[in-house]
Amino acid sequence: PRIVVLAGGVGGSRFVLGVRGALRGRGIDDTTSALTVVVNTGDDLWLSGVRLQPDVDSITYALAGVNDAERGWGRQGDSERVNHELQEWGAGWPWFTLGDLDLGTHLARTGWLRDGLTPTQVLERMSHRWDLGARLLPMTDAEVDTIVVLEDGSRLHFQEWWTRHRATLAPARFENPGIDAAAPAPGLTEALAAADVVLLAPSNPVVSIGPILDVPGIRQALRDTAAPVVGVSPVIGGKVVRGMADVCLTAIGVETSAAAVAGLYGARADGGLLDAWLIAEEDEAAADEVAGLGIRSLVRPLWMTDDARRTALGEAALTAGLADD
Ligand code: GDP
Ligand code: FO1
Ligand code: CA
Repeated sequence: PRIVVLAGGVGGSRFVLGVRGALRGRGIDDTTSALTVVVNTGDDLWLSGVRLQPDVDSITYALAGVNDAERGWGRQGDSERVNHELQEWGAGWPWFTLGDLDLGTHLARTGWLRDGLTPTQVLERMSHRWDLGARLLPMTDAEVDTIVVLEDGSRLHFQEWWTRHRATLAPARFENPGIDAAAPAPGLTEALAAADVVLLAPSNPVVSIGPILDVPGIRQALRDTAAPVVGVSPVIGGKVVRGMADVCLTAIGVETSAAAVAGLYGARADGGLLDAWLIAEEDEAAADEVAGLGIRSLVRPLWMTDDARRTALGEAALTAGLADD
């Protein structure tokens, strides 16, 4: 089967590991041909002269097995010698750590970008170092930012709002400058059109999946594909597992509940995106509400705390999409 997953960083990488595991479990060895991951690049940024792609790197490192799973970003066992030196220079951000190994990635990427490669080509090249078992595509080759606008009108980069202030400043709204002029990465809409199933990872609906959907053409390609679109709730028992998705949802007027996030994506039959929505056992009571939206709701274990659970969730999502084959 041909699977396309839309994904952000932490929730995205855990889920993609699960889908890859499920494909292997189905006896598919060449998962790279079967699995395309469209990665959010909305929180990418330039810092100290290098291009950072937090979600792209989270997924790459996780698939390669070199990620720091506890922190949720960066490389396992990384050191901070260069970061210390940058701090001494007063370069970069004092609240933002660039690990030594991680910086190797940023330098390689920035060099290739300066050589004239597109972000899609750079990611393709970066995918050769390890056997990732998936094809990674950035959502777009354009540079798109995520800006948090506060009630008093002040604007800060998403990374500053989250990493420095830990989402304690109430956002009035999120903006993605550059997105209206962005185009889907080459091959992206084709992958969606050719897919047998499209999966929305349990990623942040506002600042991970949201920017992907807002790249002009992607939402329509999702509406147009013949493939079922299956989403997985990032909310379990009315709470986000980790991160700041609850603050983001509140800012756009959406309740932090499995049903409300389903409502945000909308039913395909009703001009939205979802054919099916996986909710946690803890949210079983919301199943009827989701069904009432016109979305098939499936109650499954949604915790991705180890390999077996991730793979079981990946399999549940595949089954939901491929069931009526
Ligand atoms: P980010 O880019 O690093 O913020 O990561 P994502 O946007 O991909 O994912 C963040 C979301 O992942 C959060 O809203 C979490 O609730 C969700 N998440 C993390 N771990 C799990 C898990 O084990 N199960 C589910 N269902 N969601 C999870
Ligand atoms: N998150 C932090 O909380 N603190 C950091 O110092 C930090 C550094 C960092 C460096 C590179 C990178 O790719 C990601 C990094 N992150 C850091 C994670 C990242 O900023 C966010 O968790 C995600 O972008 C949230 O979507
Ligand atoms: Ca992210």
